[in-house]
Amino acid sequence: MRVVYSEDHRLHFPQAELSGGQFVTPFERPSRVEYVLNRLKERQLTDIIAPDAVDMEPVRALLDPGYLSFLETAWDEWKKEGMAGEIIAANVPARGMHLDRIPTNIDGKVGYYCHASETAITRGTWAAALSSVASAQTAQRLVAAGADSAFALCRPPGHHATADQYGGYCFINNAAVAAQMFRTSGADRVAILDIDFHHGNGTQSLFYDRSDVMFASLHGAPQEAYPYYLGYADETGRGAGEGTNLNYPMPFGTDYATWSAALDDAIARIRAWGAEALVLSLGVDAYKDDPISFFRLDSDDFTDAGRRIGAMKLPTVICMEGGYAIEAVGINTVNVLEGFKGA
Ligand code: SP5
Ligand code: ZN
Repeated sequence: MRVVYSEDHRLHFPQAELSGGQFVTPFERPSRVEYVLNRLKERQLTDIIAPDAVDMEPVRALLDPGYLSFLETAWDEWKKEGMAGEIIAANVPARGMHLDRIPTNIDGKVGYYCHASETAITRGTWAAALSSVASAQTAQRLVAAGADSAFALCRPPGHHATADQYGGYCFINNAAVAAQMFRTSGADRVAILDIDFHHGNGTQSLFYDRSDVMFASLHGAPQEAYPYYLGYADETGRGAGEGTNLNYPMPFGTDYATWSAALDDAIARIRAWGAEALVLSLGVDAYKDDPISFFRLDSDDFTDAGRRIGAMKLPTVICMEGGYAIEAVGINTVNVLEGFKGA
């Protein structure tokens, strides 16, 4: 399986994440990628290429133009305003306030376009986010051209990013862009399967009204887990999209028996629906020792999960999402890929 990866991910390395009322070194850090690369090499998966230049057309087709221009110019505006630190949202338009009037002040804009203040923007965030979506795009082109599958080692991740908000360490929804490109390249029905521990709120919201892209997510129940305000089982889609959104929220301590039963159900639903292509949002934070999550998957379980997903035999783009148990992120990620290939 080809791996697409850009070194430009390193341009995004915030110093701080607001966690438990303190600033800590962000859980989503550049070394995550190094662990995956090292493990790929250890397992002789060395077909690693850099992405082509980003194609903004499919990105613009999906996302809000004001949001994209905000991301592009935020750092310069923040510095021009005399702000000393990294960009962190300090205010949001709350209940009863205007959602339809965008401030001109950068501090106001940041809150408007942010949904989670743990995520900082730095000087290189925009360039890194573009390189990440470029990897997903190159992987999609490889699969559209006939490869069975390709792995986009995306960083920063994407599945929490909506059409007009960043958060959850995500800025541009890489998996959603890949799915959209599958539609353009000839697949009538595209499924996105999201096995990151956290609900893929961004991906869900981007396709909630659409009947051509199915979204299925296995995640920590929103009552207990970020992103807290979306991801319930009764969110099934809207209008033409009714029936093409599948949420599998699961409680604290969920083990592989329960998790894999949900996975099998999602796979069966995707198959029955007639998906012609698959995008896998691959987070490995369902791992038992993940520092910010609460499922109990072991490393071998990721191999088995990969096997079950590979058995669908769909043209598949795999996009890296989360996973923060640093040393295990490489093992667990590559286990999914090896299970997938061996299926
Ligand atoms: C892509 C992805 O996996 N994003 C996850 C975003 C999680 N944001 C909330 C982080 C909360 C961290 N709280 C730490 C508590 C440690 N005990
Ligand atoms: Zn996650």
